[in-house]
Amino acid sequence: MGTALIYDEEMTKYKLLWVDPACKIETPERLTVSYEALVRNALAERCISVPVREATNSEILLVHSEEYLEAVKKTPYMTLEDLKEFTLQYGDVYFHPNIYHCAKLAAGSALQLVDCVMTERVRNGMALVRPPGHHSQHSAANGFCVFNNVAIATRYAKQKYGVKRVLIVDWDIHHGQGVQYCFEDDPSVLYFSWHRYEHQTFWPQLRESDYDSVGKEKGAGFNINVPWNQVGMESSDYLSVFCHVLLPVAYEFCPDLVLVCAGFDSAIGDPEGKMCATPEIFAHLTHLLMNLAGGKLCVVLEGGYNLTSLAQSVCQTVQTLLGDPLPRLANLSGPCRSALESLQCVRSAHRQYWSCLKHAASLPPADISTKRIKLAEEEAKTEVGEEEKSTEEKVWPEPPKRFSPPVRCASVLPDDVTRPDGCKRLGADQDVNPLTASKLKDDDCDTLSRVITLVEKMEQNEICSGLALVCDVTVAMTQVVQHLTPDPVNRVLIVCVGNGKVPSHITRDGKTLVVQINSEETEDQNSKYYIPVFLKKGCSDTSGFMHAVFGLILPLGYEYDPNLVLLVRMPDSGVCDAVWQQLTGLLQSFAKGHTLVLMQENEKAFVGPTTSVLLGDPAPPLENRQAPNTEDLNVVERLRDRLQVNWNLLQTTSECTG
Ligand code: Q9C
Ligand code: ZN
Repeated sequence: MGTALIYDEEMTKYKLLWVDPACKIETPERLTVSYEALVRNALAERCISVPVREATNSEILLVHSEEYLEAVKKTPYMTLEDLKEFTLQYGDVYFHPNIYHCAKLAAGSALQLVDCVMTERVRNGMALVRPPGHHSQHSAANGFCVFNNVAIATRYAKQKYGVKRVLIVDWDIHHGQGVQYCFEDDPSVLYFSWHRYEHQTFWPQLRESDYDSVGKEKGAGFNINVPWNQVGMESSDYLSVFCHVLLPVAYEFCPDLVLVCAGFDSAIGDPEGKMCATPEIFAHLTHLLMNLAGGKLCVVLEGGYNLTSLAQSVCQTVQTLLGDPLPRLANLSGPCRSALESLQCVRSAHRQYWSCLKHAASLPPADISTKRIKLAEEEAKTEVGEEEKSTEEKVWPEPPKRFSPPVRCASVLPDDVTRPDGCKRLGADQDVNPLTASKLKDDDCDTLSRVITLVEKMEQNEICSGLALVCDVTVAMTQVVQHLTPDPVNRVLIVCVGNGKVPSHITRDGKTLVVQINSEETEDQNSKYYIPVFLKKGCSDTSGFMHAVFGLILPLGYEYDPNLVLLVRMPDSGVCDAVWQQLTGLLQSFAKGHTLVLMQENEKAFVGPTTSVLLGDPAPPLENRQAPNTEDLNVVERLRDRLQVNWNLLQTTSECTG
């Protein structure tokens, strides 16, 4: 199951024919540089190339009015003067004799992508298209967009494949108001958008782009707007919104298909967005969506106007769709105050609709609205002076090449367990470092020395991830930690699933960060580096467990930035397959995918499901859509409150209101 790439040079064959400062950034080169970067980085050749097609009239009419379609149909025959005049009735868009053809191809590309993904000819894919789509409306072109490619693809998927729930993630830096209008009252489509807003002073300057537009009637709660009220947002601001809003809600929604309005004007260097997230963030945003909907993910290009940043971001996205290990995001700061304020507002606006947000802090509405005016003034002031140098000459290092170790997944298994396909066995015959072997005195010595070999090969980047069945996971975890911690560069994130004591000597220093999800209070006090999460129903409550994954484990992992993840399945943890697989998949965000999974010898049944995820298969969707246990939600919230002084990415409220 591969990754589709849809691109056709024809979509570069229109451009702005007159002077218009608002539109000059939308150029044919946007597409050529993106595609050429994919070719240059040998990514295009790894994708399944899928031809474009024109969307038909009836497909375009799924979203647009007949009058509008008929009007656009006439543009290929217009004179330059006619085109200029036609353009004038819309905002920030231009027409060209060939744009109607390209707009049909752009929408058709999104439909081709949906077709390949829904028929399982590919797992996921990206469509590189022009014109973009998310601003275009029922009867209007807008913001460089003619037809709403993603909105059309959404209706098409529902109609042709009976898809029940579609998630649209709009990470473009502009609000896709066209998509919002299309699905506002529709609970079968969850639309999420973050966008530069600056208290309604940034284009398209709409009141309805604010966090309190949550959807209408039956669709209330299914429209999520995250307004950015300052420029300069960084990767940690984006991640904190993913961890604390989008992912918990998206998993509760449980989509059958995920579409991305993938604008890269939210990346560093973009003249429109003026944000500071590096291109590597798109690898992570993409990865974090890849275990929803059984991996059915269709990424469709929207904006992106800095050609360097755009091409790098497109490469990061496609390389992630292809399943390569993720880049590490080093030195993440916490979210800034303005981002936290937006986060708090969004969570509060949606707490009545989503049980995962039930315990979010509520806002004192009067208080925040008066403060917002003050903040707007304050923020306007701070921006002056930085304005000029902030974008065009912004420099950032080129993302390092992402390396795939020759072995994706290796295992240390007892002889009677059959090795899953594609997983290399690290047998007794494998060259075990004699020094390591001599250090171990245990019946399990042979197995443990093979585990240490596996870790060494991960350190040397010969192996990406591994799985070991051992007779005692606690002993094995201790050995691995003792092997790694003498080297000061090592940091190990240990995620323990289930009850059992974690030896105190590996939980007290910063060389390891231990998060343990269990249902038994132990006498251990939590500390910065030992975080026990007591869930009433332990690991058997899917929603409570996933709440801890998004609200604690992911943000902690991003801030800690380990170079190895140890995922330990304690005996009798009670965690179900799908939840375990989701966790395993999501943890591959860290340490360039270097995850070692430790399980007890008698848990052979979980070898298959675990290796399939380590090898890059999507985790199955969590169909159990029950509300989480209230007490468990509370536990996670309280823990987060307590730990946010140590871990900035756990914050969900701004200092003054929290
Ligand atoms: N300073 C997309 O990104 N405003 N559309 C331009 C120029 C319009 C953006 C103002 C921006 C439209 C798909
Ligand atoms: Zn945009």
